[in-house]
Amino acid sequence: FFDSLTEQKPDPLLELIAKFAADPRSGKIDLGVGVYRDETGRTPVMRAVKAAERHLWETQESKSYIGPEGDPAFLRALALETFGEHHGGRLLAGIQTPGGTGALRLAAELLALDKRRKIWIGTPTWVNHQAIFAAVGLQVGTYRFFDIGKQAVLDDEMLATLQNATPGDAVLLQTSCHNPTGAGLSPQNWLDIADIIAARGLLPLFDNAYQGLGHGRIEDAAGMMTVIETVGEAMVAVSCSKSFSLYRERTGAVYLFGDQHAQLNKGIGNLASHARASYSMPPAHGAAIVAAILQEPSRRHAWVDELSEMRNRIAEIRRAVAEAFAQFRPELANIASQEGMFSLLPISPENVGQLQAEHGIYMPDSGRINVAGMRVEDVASVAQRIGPYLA
Ligand code: PLP
Ligand code: TYF
Repeated sequence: FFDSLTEQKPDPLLELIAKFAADPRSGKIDLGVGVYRDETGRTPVMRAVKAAERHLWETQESKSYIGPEGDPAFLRALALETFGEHHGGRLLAGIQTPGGTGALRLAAELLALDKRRKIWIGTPTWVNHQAIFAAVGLQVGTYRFFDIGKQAVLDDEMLATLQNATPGDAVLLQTSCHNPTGAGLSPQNWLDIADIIAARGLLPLFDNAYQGLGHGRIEDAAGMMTVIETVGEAMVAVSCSKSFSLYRERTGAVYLFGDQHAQLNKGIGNLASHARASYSMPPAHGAAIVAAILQEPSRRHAWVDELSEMRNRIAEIRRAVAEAFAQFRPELANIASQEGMFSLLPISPENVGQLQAEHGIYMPDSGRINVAGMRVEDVASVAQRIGPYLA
């Protein structure tokens, strides 16, 4: 049987981790996988996470089962932190998931209960989006989101696509720090999106994986909250991987927004039923850490501080990257006004390969760079090496 299976390609981003590790050159630089790095190149456990783990070690008395919905204290605390006290004036309900990916998959399973439904995604997007929606048998519609040469969002194409979508269709929206382009939407874009979604009866699914790494916890959620305030129903997949540096702990949640408790309970019941039939219940440790941070003022304060440090470092490198790359292509000055860890360089896959072979600079074939992969003082020299390869 195994021999009859089709060979599958590994995730290009995760594959790059192993390739980079195997490169013996000392000057190698990893601009590949999207994990935050500090100025020494490490991805440390956050101070508040360490404190929370110490607290859990001392106080946790059982590791018995919790149930498919996960930890209610985590869900309440994360909802408050993510959506604020008034959560757009809507009712909400949540379920804990194995990371943001688990959240997206669970949300996709719910959408796919109606096989005629289509989900619209802007391209380019995170490599895994298409795979997740295809895996549950949803129809996927795409529209062009970003012009790499101009380093600009194609907002007209986006709005025209939504305007022509069929009522009931879902729309995937990245909340902030767009992967892979870094490009943000303007407040007017968000208002237009909210109006079209409401008028056409579309269902927004937010992928919220980087809140706090762009302009701030509240700022990064502003567009999403505009939509939630305006539309009838919404779904949000939250990842704690980046904002709490909990990557491998697989911590996240799906939240449903609506106007009636009974409907939300039905939604959560269906999500829980999918969870039961696939992984039973989510891993507990990461969620217990997040709850222990958000519920205790001094730990929460330490977390807010460290998240700000991370955000400020990213913004500083971003400004240096924009300045250095604008010398090669003036449009790349826009990198300074983009947000989060990623930007997308105009470069061919062949030249990405050449850069890797000749200079030990690693990025996926798409030309996406993780700006946090550089130290500020190295940006100019990295740009000098990449510049000649740009398209
Ligand atoms: N969504 C986007 C846009 C991402 O970049 C990632 C990256 O990891 C995820 C979701 C999934 O994150 P998680 O590691 O929590 O599954
Ligand atoms: O885009 C990235 O680099 C991050 C990390 O299957 C990631 O989102 C990449 C691929 C993947 C899971 C996480």
